Formats: sequence, C-alpha cells, structure tokens
Amino acid sequence: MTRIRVINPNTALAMTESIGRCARAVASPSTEVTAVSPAMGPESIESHYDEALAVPGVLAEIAKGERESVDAYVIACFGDPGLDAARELAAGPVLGIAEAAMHAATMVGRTFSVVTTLARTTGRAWDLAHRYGFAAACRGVHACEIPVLDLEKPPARAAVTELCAQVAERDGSDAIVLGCAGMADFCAEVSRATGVPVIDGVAAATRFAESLVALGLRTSTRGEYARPRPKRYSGLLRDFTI
Ligand code: 2AL
Repeated sequence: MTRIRVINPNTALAMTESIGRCARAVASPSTEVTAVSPAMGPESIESHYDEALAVPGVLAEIAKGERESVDAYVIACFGDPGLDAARELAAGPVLGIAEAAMHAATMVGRTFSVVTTLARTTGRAWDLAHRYGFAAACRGVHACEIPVLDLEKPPARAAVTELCAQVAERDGSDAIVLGCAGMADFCAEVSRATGVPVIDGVAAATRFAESLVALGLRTSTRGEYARPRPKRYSGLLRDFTI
C-alpha cells in the first residue's frame, strides 16, 4: 500500500474534497490518497502574500505526514508553495502540481499554454516555467480573471473551458495546462472542447508521486535538500523548531 498525501495549501475545504476526488480517480487501487488542508493559512492563494502565509501550514502538514509514515506528497497549488522547504522535511518525494503538469505537458507535446485564475498569478507561473526549464515550451500564461473560490460557481467551468479553447487555437499549443487546483475537475470537459491534451497537475502529480515511490526513489538528503540545521524559531513560529 502506497500512502500519498495531497496537501491543498489553502483552507477551502470544499476544494480539498474535490482535489482528493481527482487524485483518487487516477491513483492505483493499491494507493491510499488522503487530501488535507492546513489548520492555518489563507482560504485561497492568489498573491505572493497569500503564498508566503500558506507555507507554514503546508510545512506543518508535511511534519505531520512524516510522523504518520506517508510515502509521498503532492502540494496542490499552482504556485508550488513551500516545495523546496517541504523536501527538506520529507523523506519521500514531494511534487508540486505546476512542476508535474509542466513535465507531463512536455512529454505529450512540444509546447503548452497555461490557463490560470487572476492575471496577478501569471508572473509566478512564468517563474516556475523558467525554474523547471520549460519557458521555451510555454507559449503563454493566460488568466480567466476568476478568483480561486469562484471556480466552484457554475459559470466558471464554461468560462475556463471557452478560454482554454481560444488559447489552444491562438497560441497553437500542443497541450493545455490547468493553472489552479480548483480547476482539477474541469479536465475532461476542457479536453473535449480543445481537442488537445489537457493536464491537471493534481492528477499528474499523484501518478508521478506513485511512480517515484514504486521506483524506490526518495528525496536526496545530500545537498540542498538535507534536513535544516537545528535552531530556535521564536514567536508564532516556535512550534517549527526542529
Ligand atoms: C491556486 C491554486 O492552485 N490554489 C489556490 O488557492 N490558488 N492557483 C492560482 N493560480 O490561483
């Protein structure tokens, strides 16, 4: 039994449930997927401020997962918040959904476009495309201007689907990457509308995480991802002392 923990870094529990369903829909029968939200943090992540304040809650969930012998983690927010720090704490693999989606997109096409929530998050998506080495493959990052928490309202699905179809045509991209975990269950509909492969990072990261566990791969402890040096953390962060 492989145990994968999918962490929704925001505190919107309906979104956590939907993310959990999407991860379970693709996971192997022998994989147990648990979807959780941190006990503290923003209800949605759509600014650098939100992202920074989401990270302590994500790290607390990783520490809890380590005590519970979780095999691998998915950080289910498209900014990949806290990904490097999480790798310093976790023995098993930790995957971000932007990271997984961009890798998957470039395995099934040469180019991709990202459709995300607010325009203010597009810079972060570009940063990650550069960081992961996919900037040349990324033909565009487009915002639907629907805030994360409005994605579950009925008009959002049709609006995102329509934008994906336009973007696939305009950018001439081989694949579409959904730029928010709140869009995870839009995948099938967007695939039908665009006619190109559509990648939901939650599903991609869940399957990649399973594969890495099956390959016996764990996070390297040699260099930058070695356990942080022990020191005191004060004030509100005192419980993070290692
Ligand atoms: C996200 C996401 O995936 N979860 C969240 O709260 N914000 N991403 C985004 N581009 O808005």
